[in-house]
Amino acid sequence: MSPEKLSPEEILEGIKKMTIRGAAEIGRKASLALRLFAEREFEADMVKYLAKLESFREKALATRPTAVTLWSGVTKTLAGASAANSSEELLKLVKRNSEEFIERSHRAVEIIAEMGARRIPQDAVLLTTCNSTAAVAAIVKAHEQGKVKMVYATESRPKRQGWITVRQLAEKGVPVTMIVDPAVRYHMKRIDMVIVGADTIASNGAIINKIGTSQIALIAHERRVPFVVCAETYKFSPRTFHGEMVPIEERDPREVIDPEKFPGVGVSNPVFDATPAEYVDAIITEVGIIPPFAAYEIVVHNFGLEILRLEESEKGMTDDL
Ligand code: RUB
Repeated sequence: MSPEKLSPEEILEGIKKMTIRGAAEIGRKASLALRLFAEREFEADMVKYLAKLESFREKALATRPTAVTLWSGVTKTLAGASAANSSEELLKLVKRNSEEFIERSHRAVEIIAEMGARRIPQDAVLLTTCNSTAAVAAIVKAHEQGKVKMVYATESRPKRQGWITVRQLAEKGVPVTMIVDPAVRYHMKRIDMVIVGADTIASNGAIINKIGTSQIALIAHERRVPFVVCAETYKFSPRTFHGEMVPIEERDPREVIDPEKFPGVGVSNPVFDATPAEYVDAIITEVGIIPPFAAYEIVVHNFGLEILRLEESEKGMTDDL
């Protein structure tokens, strides 16, 4: 069913269960869910109305903890809410903010695709992991320009999002080979560039992406293969500027094995990891190609200087971005 037809609660459930997934998409859909909730739950008492929206926002934030896009989506949707003069004005604002956020997010991916394609060399053999809309868009664009010789895509256990990537690339006619996750080092000798997405970028330039990304980066570093990240600017986390760590989501062990078949065996299933900035050659954003150490400038550009002041940002974190 298309997300527009789902209830706000069903959208949140979809994000939690990963029928809606990928950092950009969960940000957009969380924003949409908040807008639909605001329409359905409209009430004239503005204090009560705002409290309801706040509480829905909190529920949305609890669905998946790692991608800051979810936080950016719902926070930007409520931007300026406390300054509204009436519930009608508040609803209008929520609708406009949400539409703008979603539109900007789609546009950002288009720009990243253009810039990413320029960065991909002629006859490139690429490697990607998991399923990133932004990375796939850049690869497809480069393919349309006749630049891509082959894409190696990791399977990405345990959820195998690599299956989505290989299908998307094959549908567009991009030559693609799927490999199992442990085969990355074996194949790295033939790779010209690693190109991946991101869920969150921390203030120190670290890239939080699908589990295993940091190992790929390490192997690319060992062989001097450029490691490039495609990420919209709302993936840079202002929260990490204030000392918050990026929470790494730990998912159900049953995604890895059936525990009943392995009695007495513990399972750890962290689904993201952090790649240190020193292994990252460039981040392709919609405002340009930047080094990971430029994270500070991006946050200031995206949220304004106020967000970096703790007292101001504590207000801003809730409703004033
Ligand atoms: C998806 C993942 C993707 C990023 C970027 O993880 O790690 O690489 O989210 O994707 P999951 P995009 O499947 O657990 O959500 O470029 O689409 O935002």
